[in-house]
Amino acid sequence: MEKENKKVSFSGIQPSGDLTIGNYLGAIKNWVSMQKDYESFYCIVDLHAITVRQDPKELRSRTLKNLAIYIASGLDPVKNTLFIKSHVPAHSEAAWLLNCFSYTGELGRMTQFKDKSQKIGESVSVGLFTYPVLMAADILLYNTNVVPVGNDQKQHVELSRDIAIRFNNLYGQTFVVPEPLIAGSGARIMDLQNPEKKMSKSVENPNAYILILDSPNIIRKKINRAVTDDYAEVRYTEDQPGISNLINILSTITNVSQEDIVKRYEGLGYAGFKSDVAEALVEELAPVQNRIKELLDDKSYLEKIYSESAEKANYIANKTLRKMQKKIGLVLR
Ligand code: ATP
Ligand code: LTN
Repeated sequence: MEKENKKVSFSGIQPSGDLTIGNYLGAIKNWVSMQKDYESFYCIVDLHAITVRQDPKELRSRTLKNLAIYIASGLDPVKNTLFIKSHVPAHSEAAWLLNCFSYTGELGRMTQFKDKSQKIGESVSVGLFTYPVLMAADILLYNTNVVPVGNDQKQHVELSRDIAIRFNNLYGQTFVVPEPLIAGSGARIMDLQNPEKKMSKSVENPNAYILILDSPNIIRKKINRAVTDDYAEVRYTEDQPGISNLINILSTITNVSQEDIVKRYEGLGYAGFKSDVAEALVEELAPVQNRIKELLDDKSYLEKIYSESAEKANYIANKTLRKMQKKIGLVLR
């Protein structure tokens, strides 16, 4: 009974590369803190990942690895529905329907599309263009109230709102209009080599990101090599983006405010600060890494989780899909 009154939370991560501390601090940790208060659906969005070319073997193994990461990070697979998107065909079908209510103009304005298509050039897929419509389908199928994502996804959630409102205006109340829920300082972890850009799992240079599964020594090396500046003072200012990023990482892990961190390192230079950031990360990630390895050794457990979750997700998604089909005027059988 109590469960039914809870608001619904929905989010997802693409298995397009190994997950970084950007995904962990900006998304997953936030989901974990919400699990008591929301009815939650967290998806591995394999159908979004194939908007750019993926190696089939790697895609398959990363999809399972991501499920293990969700669970190892503290998401209870009983309280939360943790599923693989391609196991719920209603997403693809709802996306087609919503494509017919989305405008090329608004999709062309999406920053992520502009950035990625610029990198890819001529052979950019149609899927990459309509990516935000598939995301709107994901969200709207579950009567989602909140979408916990990093700052970079805010524009996509806003588009989902616009599509929902447009459909509701045409056909009467059908969709819940979702709100983005952006995490605090973890909302935007920046690239360690180019702190003007967000940390991303699909960039070439491995020194730019830290993976959830990086070993302690690799973490230490990457933090040590992180780009800083010549001020030699730990300050949280716009002209020190590298140091500010490391402050944000430390703040998100330790729950100590940026101001208090700045005070703590006053007059101390960068070496000790960097080493504390690295040790905080190592300590935070060690238990998660151990649990991931255990889970990956127990494939039948992972299989059980994704199968049961898919059943629940299919039930809810199909209900909304039928509602959409009926309102549009398709003949239901
Ligand atoms: P890709 O590089 O393949 O485009 P990504 O690393 O940006 O992917 P996504 O799968 O697009 O990751 O994002 C999953 C979730 O992680 C989203 O909620 C996104 O906002 C969040 N996220 C990704 N990178 C960061 C980051 N650097 N800082 C904070 N949150 C992030
Ligand atoms: N585009 C998102 C991943 C994603 C998502 C969603 C997030 C796909 N579907 C639904 C929230 C809700 C990204 O983070 N790159």
